[in-house]
Amino acid sequence: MPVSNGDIARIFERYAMLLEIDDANPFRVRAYQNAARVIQGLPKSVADLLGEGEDLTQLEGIGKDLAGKIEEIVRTSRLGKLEALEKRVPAALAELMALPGLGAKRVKLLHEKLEVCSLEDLERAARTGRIREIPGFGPKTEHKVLNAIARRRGREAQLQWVEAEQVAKPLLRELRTVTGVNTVVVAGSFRRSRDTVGDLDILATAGDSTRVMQTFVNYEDVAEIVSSGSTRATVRLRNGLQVDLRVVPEASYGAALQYFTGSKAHNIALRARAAKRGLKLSEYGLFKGRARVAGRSEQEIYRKLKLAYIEPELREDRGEIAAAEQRTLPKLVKVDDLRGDLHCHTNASDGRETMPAMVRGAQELGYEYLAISDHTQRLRIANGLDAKRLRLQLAKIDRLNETLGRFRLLKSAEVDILEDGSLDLPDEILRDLDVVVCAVHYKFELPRKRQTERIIRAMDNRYFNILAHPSGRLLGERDAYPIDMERLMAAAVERGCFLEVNAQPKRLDLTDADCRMAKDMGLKLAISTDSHSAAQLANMRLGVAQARRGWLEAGDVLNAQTWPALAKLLKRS
Ligand code: DGT
Ligand code: CA
Ligand code: CA
Repeated sequence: MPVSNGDIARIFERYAMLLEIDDANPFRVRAYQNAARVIQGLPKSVADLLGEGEDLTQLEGIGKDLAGKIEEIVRTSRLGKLEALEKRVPAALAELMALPGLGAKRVKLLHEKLEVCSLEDLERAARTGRIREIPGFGPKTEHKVLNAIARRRGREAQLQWVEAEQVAKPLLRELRTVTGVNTVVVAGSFRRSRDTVGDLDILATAGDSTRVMQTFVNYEDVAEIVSSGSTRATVRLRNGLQVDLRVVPEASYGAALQYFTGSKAHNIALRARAAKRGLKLSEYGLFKGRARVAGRSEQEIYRKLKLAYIEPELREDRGEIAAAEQRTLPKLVKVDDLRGDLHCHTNASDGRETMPAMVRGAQELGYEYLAISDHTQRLRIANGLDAKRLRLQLAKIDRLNETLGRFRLLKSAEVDILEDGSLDLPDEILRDLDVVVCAVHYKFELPRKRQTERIIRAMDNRYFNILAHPSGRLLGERDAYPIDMERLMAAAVERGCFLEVNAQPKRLDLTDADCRMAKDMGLKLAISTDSHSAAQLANMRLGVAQARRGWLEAGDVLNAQTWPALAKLLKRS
């Protein structure tokens, strides 16, 4: 079965954790953590890369040994070394280590002193107040642990959109090879481009459904057949993801696609509209009495309901039906509208590639500009730049720009916002940057009001341009820090600065609702990849999807502007 990058990363992360509990050499631990990060960040699946005969040792931090292990995982879905280690170290301890606030040391203590071996054990120990008995632990730890467990349970079922894509692609490929099958598409939240996806809803058309059903339930990654009939089936894959398949005739394909794309709220509103017009809408078609008046295509259905076509990203019953009736739907931004990327890193800080390599990546995407925004000094673990090193980098950018023709490398930095709201570099150097990206990287736990005011104080600096990953959330890992987003956005409008939609698959920060709020407030946003390698520049499509869900048009997006227009927007008075 095509193993997804997420699967490989999870195995390596797990292995690294168990190694750490087992007191292995820290360098070894780090090598696996690093490999997990690299693989997670690739825009293409490793299984595909291997299929194309690519040499994995070309990847940063992947040597022969790791490449061999990756191949083993892709081939067998397993890692023999991990299984051997799991015989010695209780496997569930890795799960505990993934909880915020619990490192290897603490998990080991919990295991030794309280015989904690599982999430359930840990929960019981916290509830009964036994954790506070261990020196160094307190009631606060117990509280944190219980919160973290609750949060973990709540999101177990959700997969990042990219992970869902990696699962969907090979499955679609296989279903498309079945004779008699015409169309195979994914509907549901996946088609609506939600940042996370609960399950996959696949829709196929075929004259005869038997063969495609057979292929589906016999797919090698299926762990369990939940239900199976002649035109619909549900399976659970080995990674836990549920997949539904429906096979429909061509004549009702549009109606079925519309229905299974959802959202449920959108469907209900649409059905009510149909009813008001004496029509009946279902997954089989749009009917007047017993006559089907539409069903072959979605376009036809919306047209017959006297609506403009509504893009899947907008189908959340958030005003799109009224806008479709009044023909005021937004002309959503597209990847092709973007002229550059305003946030990326090089190996001067924690990126993995050189500046020229990043430039080549940007040029390949047809961009006109790219901002190099390495971390600043406070972020020591990322080898952040101080003013002196940044000066050298700026000189390097000047030299490189002379060789680049019309392409323009922008001088930038991802400047840390300090606890008191001051910026991590002096104005004398910020002044010389084309675009100043600022971000919070520590003190996430400040109370909402203080966190909000900390950032607004940073925005008071006249060189502040764009707030990166404004909420700090990491999907499946860390919630947004408490923040008054509306107040932040109002402050940005007032001051002439901007916010970012970070396109990293596990950030996608701002959320769709935040994007919509920004648009309503007249605040333009940057869509930025925050790339740490040239390959990651391709993550732009994920940020664009998020922006589309937030109703953004090209005119709402900073980096859809030409450089001269953008330069004007960035100049604060
Ligand atoms: P997910 O899977 O939780 O990420 O979200 P969805 O939207 O993919 O939800 P899912 O898989 O339960 O259902 C797929 C689509 O099927 C959903 O978007 C709309 C349609 N649908 C499901 N249940 C109902 C329902 O009770 N009424 C209507 N009108 N549509 C429904
Ligand atoms: Ca779904
Ligand atoms: Ca479903």
